[in-house]
Amino acid sequence: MALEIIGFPRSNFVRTVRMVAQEKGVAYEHIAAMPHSDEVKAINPLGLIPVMRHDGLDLVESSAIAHYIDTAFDGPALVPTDPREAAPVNRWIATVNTSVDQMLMRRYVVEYAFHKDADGNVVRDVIDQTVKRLPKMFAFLDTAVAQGYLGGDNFTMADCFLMPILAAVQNFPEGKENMENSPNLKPYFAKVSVRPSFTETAG
Ligand SMILES: N[C@@H](CCC(=O)N[C@@H](CS)C(=O)NCC(=O)O)C(=O)O
Repeated sequence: MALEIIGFPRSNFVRTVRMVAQEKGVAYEHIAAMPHSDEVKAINPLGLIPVMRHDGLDLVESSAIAHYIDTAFDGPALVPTDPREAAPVNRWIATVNTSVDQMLMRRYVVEYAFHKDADGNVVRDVIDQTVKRLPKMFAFLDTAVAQGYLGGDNFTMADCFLMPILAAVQNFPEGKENMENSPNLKPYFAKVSVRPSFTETAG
């Protein structure tokens, strides 16, 4: 059975696993189901996306899905096989998946997109707290891409985790401004954003 990637395309984690499949050259069916839909809950009782199905294997968690796609199929390795070379890639995947996602997606983008009052106005309390911390986070990421890619000089799976988040934060004014003020991150984003894996997975 073909690989199925299930989840609303605007989710950064859905886009990440789709980017991994595209970078590998793996054909897949994308099913654009919402979080907590019956289709998603059949695989992930928590209702979170993405979820994946392949040849009788059901899988949840973007990192597990991305590593499965990277190792179960032919195509360029997105995490090096040498343990010492893999270590920094896995470190950056973990950092983006936790600290970076928490701040830039959950406490900024998601608040802008979904936290509205009864009149439909954005509720800004969490956003305003986060905005104060954005310069430090952007400086951290700016240093991390100084060699050309996240944590090094080669495109890896770590870039598939970071790029969808950088795309999303720039939809909002403070995210765009911080990006403009990041001398390494801005050209990094411009360079990686022309890859077909990125252009063909826009939500
Ligand atoms: N640790 C999970 C996080 C997945 C996650 O938070 N997905 C978001 C979309 S980007 C979601 O389903 N949100 C719905 C909710 O929080 O109820 C992973 O890496 O797959």
